Amino acid sequence: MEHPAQQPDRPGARRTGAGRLRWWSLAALAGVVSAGVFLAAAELVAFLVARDGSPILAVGAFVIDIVPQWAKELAIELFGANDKIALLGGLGLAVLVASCISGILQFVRPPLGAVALGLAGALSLAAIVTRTGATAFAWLPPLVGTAAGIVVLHLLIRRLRAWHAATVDAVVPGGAASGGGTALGGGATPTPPDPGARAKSDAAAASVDRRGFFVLAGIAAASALVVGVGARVAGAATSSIAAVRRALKLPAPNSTVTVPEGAELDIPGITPLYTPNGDFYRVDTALTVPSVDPGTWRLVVDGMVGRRVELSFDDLVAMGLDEYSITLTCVSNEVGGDLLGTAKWLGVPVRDVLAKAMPGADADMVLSRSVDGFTASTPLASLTDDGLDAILAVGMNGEPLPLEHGFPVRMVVPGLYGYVSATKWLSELKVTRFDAEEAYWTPRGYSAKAPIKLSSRIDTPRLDKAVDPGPGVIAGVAWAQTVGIDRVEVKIDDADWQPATLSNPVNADTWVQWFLEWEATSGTHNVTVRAIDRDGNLQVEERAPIAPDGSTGWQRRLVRVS
Ligand SMILES: Nc1nc2c(c(=O)[nH]1)N[C@H]1C(S)=C(S)[C@@H](COP(=O)(O)O)O[C@H]1N2
Ligand SMILES: [Mo]
Repeated sequence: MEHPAQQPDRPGARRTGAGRLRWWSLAALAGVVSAGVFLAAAELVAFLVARDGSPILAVGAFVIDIVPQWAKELAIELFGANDKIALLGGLGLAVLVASCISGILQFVRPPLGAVALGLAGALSLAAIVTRTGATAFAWLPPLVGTAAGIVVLHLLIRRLRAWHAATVDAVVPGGAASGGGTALGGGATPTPPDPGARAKSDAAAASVDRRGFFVLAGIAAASALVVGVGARVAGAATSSIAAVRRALKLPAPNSTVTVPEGAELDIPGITPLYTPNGDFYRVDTALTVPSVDPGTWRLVVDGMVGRRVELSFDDLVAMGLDEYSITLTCVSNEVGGDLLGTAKWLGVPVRDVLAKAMPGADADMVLSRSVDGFTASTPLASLTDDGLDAILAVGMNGEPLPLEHGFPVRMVVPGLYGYVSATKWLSELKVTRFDAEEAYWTPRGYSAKAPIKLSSRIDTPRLDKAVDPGPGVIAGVAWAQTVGIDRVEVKIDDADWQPATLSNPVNADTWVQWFLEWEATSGTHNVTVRAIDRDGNLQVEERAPIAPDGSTGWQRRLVRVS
């Protein structure tokens, strides 16, 4: 097949620049319509099967990620707060130009335009599948989109070329007779013997091909607009951070928690070793759960640092994830209370993130800040000491953090109450000093520093449920994060303290379960529990309220035996 640009000029043919411009404009239009079909089909499939497979969003995010810092600063300087809109506008312009070129290419030298479109599709597919957390079918939208775009481009340009061929032949009566038909029409039009009749039939063919081109272009453009805009609008309306979280797939961790044999006791009524996410206690100052998109999330490490550091979610996750078993405890937990829970947290050591910023030697505190303004003051040493597993957590019990537990990133620090360490919806780590900054709860009656106090709790029997006389089990949990529980002792009425049997500890940061078998005799009994940690400290007997730095006291429970 020849193409128009190469076709030798024939006498009388309208081979003017203006004529060519007209055909090329139409070809460019076909390219733009095909690109529109590509994007619309991809958006539709993305809406239906894989939200993260949208080429528009993925390529936009990719460009935002690769734009160098100086260009970002220049964009902010030029466009102010509209820098993202300017960037997307620039991207749209690039797509427009590229699709015009692909249309012209397909017209002048098929199938180069289709190849160009396929290449663009492959690039968008690469941008999509290499994103952190790409879902299983994320490749489908760009694939279907590319196929649809190529089909439409092929059909449109075929009609345009037929129309062009017929037009050229029609204005050159008999001109192509020697050529035996025309390459542009795909050789479909047989050459009639009579030049006059031939001109007439070419003119008719031109008008049919012309109509075919515009009808197809119109239908394709209209449906691309309706489908594409519809899918985007529907996607935006039904997408929420919850959907983003559902679609997020965290990479496999380098290590997972090994739960040793005997770590979980099989006793009815005892607290499970790991608290299911749905049962995990929730304490925060947030009226509505903050919506933080991991795609735009940034962590800033600043303050008394050698170098200000900014990390994206991908940056953080790329540092490598490990799983940690840690029991979180609230300062508001009363003796015997349930404001604590244990999870397998997936995260990155805070120490590694801080090291990137090189904290100053005079610093002694890190003020962690949430997107909603909450702050916590954590001793720098609690975050950087080698033996301590303070982490920036992104996963909880095998899934991304639940929204109400700090999605996408929170701190978890073993051994410190949540209000001085466990900042959810984390946005900033400010390296500073205790004499320079105050955290959220400090002026509200709570200590600036608050290590978790050694404690123990009775889970079963419960006060509200009488037990049968005879052999029974008293059981519960005990915790001394970072130190570990050595012994748990139980006292029934005025008898001597008896040692309870402990579950096999997962680690020092995780609570242990304990139990004691007893002969329940009818009547009511006082059951008291206390724990001793691995440093030999005895749980404090004296009662203290939760303010300013956590409750103390031995739990004593009345047990009724029927
Ligand atoms: N942003 C934010 N993070 C926060 C809080 C808060 O109010 N806002 N409360 C803290 C307190 S007091 C505790 S005990 C833990 C509770 O974490 P959880 O709700 O995931 O159990 O979160 C900590 N992180
Ligand atoms: Mo708390």
